Amino acid sequence: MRLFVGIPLPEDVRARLGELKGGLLGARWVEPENLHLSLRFIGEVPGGDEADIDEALATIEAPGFPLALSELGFFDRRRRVHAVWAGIGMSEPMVRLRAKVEQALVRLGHEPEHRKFKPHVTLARMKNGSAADVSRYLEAHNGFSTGPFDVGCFTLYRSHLGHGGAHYEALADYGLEN
Ligand code: 2AM
Repeated sequence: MRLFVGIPLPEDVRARLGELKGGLLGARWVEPENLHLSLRFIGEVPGGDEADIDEALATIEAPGFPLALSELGFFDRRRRVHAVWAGIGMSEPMVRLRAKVEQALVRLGHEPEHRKFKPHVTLARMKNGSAADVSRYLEAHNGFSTGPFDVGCFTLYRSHLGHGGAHYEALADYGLEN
């Protein structure tokens, strides 16, 4: 099964992000219920491994923290855009939580994540998106931000890949301390 660890977003935040849909040719918009902030991609694991991962994640102790979304941006490769996202301001407690998740997974024998952490909420995926089109889209939404919201838990998700796109199932939530 395909797993990842993320932070769920409150419904009002997902609704605000839902308002950003549209106006970008070739974009496949993420369904509102799938909008999340990814902390650590785990990938395919054999069935049964999720129990050990759950046990390890449940031992993590970390404080809750506020987050706000601001600034839209994109990921590209050779000037072709493959994702449009809402960014998240750097947050020390979020970075420390991510480090604890990383440590827990590496202890279980998972490969360390070497890629730089760029916290984001993917809004749309594109195949070969035009950088000019995306720039116009971003300009139209210049200044986008959400007020801060409280992050009170993180979640182990299972990703079900289907023809109509992925569906994310929350397997377990882990509370953060107040
Ligand atoms: P994305 O939103 O930037 O695409 C479920 O697919 C979650 O895991 C998404 O948040 C996705 O990030 C992330 N993800 C998928 N494949 C990944 C990979 N190979 N490396 C890192 N993160 C990945």
